[in-house]
Amino acid sequence: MTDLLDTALTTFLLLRCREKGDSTTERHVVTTAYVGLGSNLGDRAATLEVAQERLAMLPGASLAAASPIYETEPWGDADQPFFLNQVVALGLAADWTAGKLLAALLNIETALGRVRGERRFGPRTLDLDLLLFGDAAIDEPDLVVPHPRLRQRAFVLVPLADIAPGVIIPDGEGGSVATALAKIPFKIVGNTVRAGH
Ligand code: GSY
Repeated sequence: MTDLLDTALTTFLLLRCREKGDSTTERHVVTTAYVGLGSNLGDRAATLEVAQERLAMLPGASLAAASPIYETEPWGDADQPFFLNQVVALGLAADWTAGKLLAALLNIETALGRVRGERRFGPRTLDLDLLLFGDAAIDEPDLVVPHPRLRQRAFVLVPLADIAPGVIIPDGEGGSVATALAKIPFKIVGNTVRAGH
């Protein structure tokens, strides 16, 4: 089953590379990366849609899956509007590294109006978090993968579990995304995710 899915994903990505006019048409997917999208300022839904388009248009990258969009209770700093959150899977060709992807995410955030303010966990037009980069475990001053707060955040784990429940989180703790989600308290009412029981 996994082989069938891999073949289907590779075929899909080759077709998308051709559609985009990537110079190398035979670009095989070697890594699947998961990116969290969040917005709680401005036209949140439009921002997520454009961000997703920009991600899909990165050279040698294709959108392999997208979760539903959830309205989510703010985490870290309660005094701000609710977010819209989503997670997407990107199939990436061999020339992508986690560092290169992080730089591309920062560029898209800036292009779509993100201004870095004083409040670390405060409101933002767009946040693109690199959650997982294949089975890479990276701990560098400016790049930590898997995302260091992934396991604490229902607004990430709920949409991630929609598209990748069985993916193993390659940190010291291990276990799948679905297992990590089962360990934290959260509530879903309609499409709204709240922290706690
Ligand atoms: O790190 C993502 C930005 N962010 C969010 C978010 O995207 N959603 C929710 N619900 N709370 C958040 N707090 C921060 S910081």
